[in-house]
Amino acid sequence: MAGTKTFTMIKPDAVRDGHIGAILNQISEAGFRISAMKLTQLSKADAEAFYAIHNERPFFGELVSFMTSGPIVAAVLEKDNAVADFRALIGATNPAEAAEGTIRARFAKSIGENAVHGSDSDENAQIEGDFHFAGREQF
Ligand code: FUP
Repeated sequence: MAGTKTFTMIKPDAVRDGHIGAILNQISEAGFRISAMKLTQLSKADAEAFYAIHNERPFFGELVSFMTSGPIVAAVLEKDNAVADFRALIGATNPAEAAEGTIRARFAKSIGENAVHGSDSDENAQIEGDFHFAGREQF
């Protein structure tokens, strides 16, 4: 069984702080298979497009500025029930509310700089994975 897909980014704060290895290890230990991955940096236009759903929100400018502030790791992950299981693994958006041991509880600084992204639906996982990776980069 191939499982279902989710899309993640290790965000600029966690990359800057040297947490790529620890986060990928936790993802791998939780049973996710990496089916695409790269280190990249979002342009302003990329970040505005990726987060277009939030463009009316008061934090949109800060979100775009933070997400373009340094390199990220983008990856497609595969597992049974990938979207829900990955959101459980990363914890609540606000790390102060994230369950102990979750990736955001361990590595995130604030609701704005929260270490990782995880797709919120199978449909968005597909859209977000395809936003970052060509077909020949997904395995
Ligand atoms: P999540 O699905 O947990 O990544 O959270 P959202 O889709 O609600 O938010 C996307 C990103 O917007 C968050 F990762 C960080 C940013 N954000 C803020 O900066 N402030 C907020 O109050 C909510 C979200």
